[in-house]
Parts: sequence; C-alpha cells; structure tokens
Amino acid sequence: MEAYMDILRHFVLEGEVTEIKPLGNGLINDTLLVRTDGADDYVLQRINNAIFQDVDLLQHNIDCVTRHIRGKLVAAGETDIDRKVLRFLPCKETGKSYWTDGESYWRVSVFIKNAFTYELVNPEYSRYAGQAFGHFEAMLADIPGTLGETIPDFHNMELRARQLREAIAADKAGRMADPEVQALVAEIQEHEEKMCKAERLHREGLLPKRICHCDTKVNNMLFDDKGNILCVIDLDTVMPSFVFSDFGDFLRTAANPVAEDSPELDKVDFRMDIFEAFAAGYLETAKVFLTPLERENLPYAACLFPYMQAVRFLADYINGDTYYKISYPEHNLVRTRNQMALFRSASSKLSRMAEIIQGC
Ligand code: GN1
Ligand code: MG
Repeated sequence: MEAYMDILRHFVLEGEVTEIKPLGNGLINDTLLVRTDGADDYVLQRINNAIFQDVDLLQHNIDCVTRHIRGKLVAAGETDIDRKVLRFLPCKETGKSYWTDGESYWRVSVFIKNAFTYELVNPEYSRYAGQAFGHFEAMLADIPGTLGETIPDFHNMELRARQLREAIAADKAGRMADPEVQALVAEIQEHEEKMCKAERLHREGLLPKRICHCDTKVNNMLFDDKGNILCVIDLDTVMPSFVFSDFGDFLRTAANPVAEDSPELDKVDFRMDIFEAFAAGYLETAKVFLTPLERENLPYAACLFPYMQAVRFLADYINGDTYYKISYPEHNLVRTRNQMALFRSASSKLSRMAEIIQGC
C-alpha cells in the first residue's frame, strides 16, 4: 500500500485513498483499483514496458485517441461523457499522462462507476458490441496526425509465423521434444500460407490499414446495467491495422463458450449466433467505410484470430513463457490447444459465415 501511495502522490487525486486492490485479469499490465472517500475512484496501472518499449509514444497515442473521441462525443451532444471515454490524470511534475521513476511506468485513470465487464456475452450484447467497435473505428477515421505502432507489426501474421519458427529453432525451454508440441506446430504450419492472406492483400495495395483497437477481447468493453456499451478500454494497442483485428479478436473471445485457457476442449465451439449478431451490429456502423474486399473477408478474420493467438501462445510456450502471465507451467500450452480447437471450429463454418455477411 505505501509503495502505491508513493506513486499516487505524483498525480492529483480527489479525496483520501481508502483501499487499493487488484482489478481485472489482463495478461500484460498490472492493474489496481484505488478507492477513495471522494467522488471518484481511480485505476492505477503499471505499464509493462518490456512489451511496450516506447511508453511515451504509447501514452501519446492514448492522449490523441481519448481527446479525439471526447471531442466527437461533445459534438454529438452526448451526455455522461466521463463514462464513455477514459480520462487519464496528468503527472504533477511533467504534465504527461504517466509517471516514471526511470524503471517502472505508471498511469492513473478515473474509474468508470456502475460499469460491468463480461467474459462471455449473449447475442444481444454482441450486437451492441459490434455497433460499438464499428463506431469506434468510424470515430477514429479522421484523427489528426498519425498514431505510431506501439508494438510494431502487432497483428502481422507473417511476423507471428516467423516468430514461431524462431522459437522452434532456438527451443530455449527444451519443449520441442514433446510430440504434442510437434503435432501442433505441424498443424499450424499447414495453414500458414492461407492465414497470411491479409499481408499479401496489403502488399498488393488492396487492403488498407485503419486505426483499430487491436485488443477487442470481450473483457475490454464496459457495459452499463442495461447492456449498452459505455466505452472500450485497454487502449494500449490502438494503432493502424487491418479491420480484421477488431472483428476477429472480439469473436475469438465472445463466440467461444469457454475462456481462452479452458482445458475443456469438448466445450470449445465457434458460436454462430454470436457471429451473426456481432456481424450485424458491426456492419451497421462500419458500412460507411468498409470496402467490399474487407467485408467479404470478415469470415477469414474470424478464423485468423484464434489461429494467430494459438501461434502466439505456442511460441511463448516454446520460448519458456516470457510474454504472457502464466499461473502454472503448461498454461500457454493449454491456451494453444483451446485456440486451435476454436480455429478448427470456425474454419468448419466459413461458408455459413459468408452467407450471413452477404445477407447483412
Ligand atoms: C493480451 O492485455 P490483455 O490481457 O488485454 C495481448 C493480446 C492478446 C491477449 C490474449 C499487448 O491482452 O494481444 O490477444 O492478451 N496484448 C498484448 O488474452 O500482447
Ligand atoms: Mg485487457
């Protein structure tokens, strides 16, 4: 508590701190809820600067995005704006939206009250989520200046496939001896060429990059008590990417009836009712900017994200678990199995997905 209080002293909080406790279950940053006796509570986060190596760029992106969205909400006459976009506190000494002691990086945002996150959503909520992400991308379409890539080539499938090959070649943790790992690698590599389609289309000049959220896990959205979306959180990866990122990553987490690390593989399934609802919502708000090619490749995006996540989890497992937080030694392997099962399920439903998109 005292160590956290020393950090919080670099920001102007209203009221006295009464409690500090862990919040959420992100795999990258450390997140704490700071309760006070004042009007607002706060979220204190340590930014993982091993992963986000340019925190100044990262916070610059977030400042641009939150300012731009705030401006749009004001212009649209929205009310309750502080619940619809995040607000970060400036550091007393530098005025920047983070504080660093040279080693760790910290930021504080106002906690949005009476908001809920879900690990699983029903079709109705998925439709709202689709509208919200389409709207988020539409709002950011005219953001002035350029945003940097906070993790360069974050959702580049060719890069992720290469990183897996590098992990296999180095075999740092000696895990390549496991026949199951070898079988997973073989299955992944069988699909590699087809899954790298987005990068090819981009090189051919057919597929644009747009500002996307790039971490649209279902638990990165805040809902009010009626299921309306308040806002999207976890803005660290907002950057130029293909629209497939936001479409695919939401479905990766929302269409799977179990968590991404569930060992119950027989329960893993790509739920078409969630796909249908999310696609309908997304196309309502994103139709103003989507090209026909982007639209017709949305089913591909639904397969790409479980696949890419499996590649990332497996590479981390083979590397000896240096990227994602784990709770037990086989955690990343269990996650890989789960995401591959989801990939297989989604792949078997591609033609039905295409029909649904055509019908929207
Ligand atoms: C990470 O930060 P968090 O836990 O919301 C990761 C995502 C992965 C996700 C898998 C910066 O997201 O890309 O999809 O874990 N974020 C980063 O659960 O790598
Ligand atoms: Mg998160």
